[in-house]
Amino acid sequence: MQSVVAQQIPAELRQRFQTASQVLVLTGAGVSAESGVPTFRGGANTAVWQGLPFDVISSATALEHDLSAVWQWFDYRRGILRYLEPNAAHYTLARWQERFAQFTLLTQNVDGLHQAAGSNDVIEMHGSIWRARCISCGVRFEIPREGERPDICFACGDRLRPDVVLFGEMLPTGAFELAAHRASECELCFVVGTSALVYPPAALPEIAKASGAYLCEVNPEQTPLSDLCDVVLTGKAGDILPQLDQ
Ligand code: BV8
Repeated sequence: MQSVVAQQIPAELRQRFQTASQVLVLTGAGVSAESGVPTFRGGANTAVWQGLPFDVISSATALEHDLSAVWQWFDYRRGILRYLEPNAAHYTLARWQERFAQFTLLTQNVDGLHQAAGSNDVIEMHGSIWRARCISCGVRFEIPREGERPDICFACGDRLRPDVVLFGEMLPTGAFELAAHRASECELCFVVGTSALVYPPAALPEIAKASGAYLCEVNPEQTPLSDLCDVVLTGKAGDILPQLDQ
């Protein structure tokens, strides 16, 4: 594993970036950090909510016991997100969808900023904070950036829940299988802004590497994935990704 600071992007990575056709990017909360979105494990104000660690309030158990508390937590975060914009990292990744013959963008984030930057076909492995889902019939509703969220299902009248994958819940049907298939096919894999602690998504770079992909991590800090990577670009996504693009 070669660890370099942003300014010295290795020649091999530049060469692979110029010639690759199947590229996969996995993003986590760090790609939105420069937009002002607090990360989960960076000690910001979304690591804990009303005394509960985020992986307790964002869990299937919490939803079963107190749906309204879980809504308050997500309403709070939408209130923060409402005024935030994509950053250079999101815009760069949006350009990459035109640059490579097969480009796959997998995100663990629920903030919608990749789409806001122009990315299409984003595989949202953990759902979206901008959608609600009926707990009975599963019908989904968009939540407006301004104004109130719908509070009952317009189709069956039952209660709604955030359309987000909580701890202890399965990922959306087929999402991980599609992601794993793309990971096994890619020749160049970037892992951007994730602590690589949450499974199943954290298994995807391992699948890519085992299938022969060149693995590049972009993160100011080391993670459990760093040693598996061919190169670690130490720095912020908003600084590093545009440099690759030049
Ligand atoms: C599952 C949506 C099968 C909600 C999220 C016990 C019981 C039940 C399950 C488990 C268990 N033990 C383990 C598990 C499995 C569990 C898991 O992996 N737990 C971990 C924590 C040990 N996984 C699950 O439960 C998953 N489902 O396994 O299903 C199953 C089913 C039933 C029963 C058992 C198993 C579901 C996981 C999905 C949870 N939902 N989000 C919400 O948003 O509230 S996960 C949550 O963490 C976020 O989505 C986030 O994306 C994800 C990962 O975090 P990161 O994105 O990496 O963010 P983090 O803050 O950690 O790191 C930020 C990084 O950015 C840092 O490295 C930092 O250095 C870097 N950074 C900072 N600034 C920048 C930067 N990088 C670049 N540029 C910068 N400027």
